[in-house]
Formats: sequence, structure tokens, C-alpha cells
Amino acid sequence: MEGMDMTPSAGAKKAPQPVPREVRKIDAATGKITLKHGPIANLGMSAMTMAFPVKDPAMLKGLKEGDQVSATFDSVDGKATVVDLRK
Ligand SMILES: [Cu+2]
Repeated sequence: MEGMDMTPSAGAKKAPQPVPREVRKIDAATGKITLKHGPIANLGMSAMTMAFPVKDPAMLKGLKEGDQVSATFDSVDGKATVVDLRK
């Protein structure tokens, strides 16, 4: 995907909060990560396993399947996006 807009979402009602996630799959080529996640309050999303675009592909460096990470999600251009990721 080209030309992804990295503008932070404006007017988010609930502040994003980091929560523990498990890495299921890393796709560095497309800048996506598949995470098993619990409920994401600020996005109104329930628990599931799904692929997310990451704000910066460099965030995927050093991660592998099965890693436990702390991720923060936010809506970027209407898409649930990983905006922060740490081991
Ligand atoms: Cu989800």
C-alpha cells in the first residue's frame, strides 16, 4: 500500500492505552502485524486476532511470532492502526 496518511487521528474520544498482545504474524513487506488482542476500548473493538497496519514499519524490527508485546492502537484514517509497540 502506498501513500498511507500518517496523520494522527483528531478528536479521539477515548485515550489510547497500551495493553498486552501476542504477536501472531509479522509482515514487514506490507507493514502489517497480526496480533491476538483483547478489547480495545478506544476503538470499540472486542477481543480477536487480526492484522493491523503499523504507523512505522521500523516498529516491526526485532519482533517475531509468539512475542508478547505492549501495543497502543489508534484510528488512523478510519483504520485501526498500531501506533506504539514495545516488548
Ligand atoms: Cu480487532
